[in-house]
Amino acid sequence: MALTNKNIIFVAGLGGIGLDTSRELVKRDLKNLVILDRIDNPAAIAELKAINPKVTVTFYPYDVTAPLTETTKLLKTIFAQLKTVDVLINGAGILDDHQIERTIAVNFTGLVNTTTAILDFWDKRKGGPGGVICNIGSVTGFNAIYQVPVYSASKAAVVSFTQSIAKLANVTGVTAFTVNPGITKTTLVHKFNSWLDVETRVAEKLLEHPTQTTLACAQNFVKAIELNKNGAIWKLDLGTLEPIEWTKHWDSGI
Ligand code: NAE
Repeated sequence: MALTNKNIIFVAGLGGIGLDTSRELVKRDLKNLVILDRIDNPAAIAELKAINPKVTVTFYPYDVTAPLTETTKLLKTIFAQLKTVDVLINGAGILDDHQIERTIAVNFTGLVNTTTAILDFWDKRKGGPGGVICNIGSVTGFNAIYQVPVYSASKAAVVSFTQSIAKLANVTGVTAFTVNPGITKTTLVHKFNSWLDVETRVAEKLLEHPTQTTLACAQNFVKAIELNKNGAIWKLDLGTLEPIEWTKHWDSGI
């Protein structure tokens, strides 16, 4: 999918991976980039606007743990302004296995709710035009960092949920795929709590191994969006972009 003239909503478009990905996106001559994030960063928004004046960049504060009705209200405002939305990126995430409920609320429930809310506008059964959902999972959704089992499981849930949404594309008209970064140098992995403090040096140990920059991750992130493959599970590790083959162990048969 050529991104020229497209309208994109980016949840968490101002984070470490998010901001570099936003920078890459605006280079593609989008029509609109609507950034939803928990905390505004006017300097970052101004910088994105300056990169390419052809692209309209707007910001709305959004906490993904908001009730579904509030999300729907916000999307109504955005759809009224843009008329159409081509891509929704869900990227909100926290890494702190001391905060069990919040990890699941931000990393998983928030993503499910935002997806559910946009279906109201996109679902072809309601006369909608369909759309594309790009969810940020993680390599820890494939194989856990077992010292952070709650975070890892929340990311496995993102991968699983997105696979179902992709398979429902013939019903809803909405396609979906995940981008799953490996360890990427952001504040998220700088220092974090393991579950029940099973490993106190988890961040330090992790960062002894090779990592990637947010720029390398962002460039492959945008490539994955351009490839726009329904059901794809992209691994974005160490500066590479690779499709993952999911092993089938069972089939519902329906
Ligand atoms: P970051 O902390 O810089 O960005 C997190 C983003 O989520 C910020 O924009 C923040 O405002 C937003 N956010 C947090 N809570 C929110 C809420 N309640 N409502 C709305 N937005 C909220 O970290 P990052 O590394 O840029 O992470 C971005 C995404 O990439 C996250 O989903 C993260 O899980 C995922 N990710 C990061 C890495 C990594 O190594 N940095 C990896 C994979 C996936 C590898 C690991 O899983 C450790």
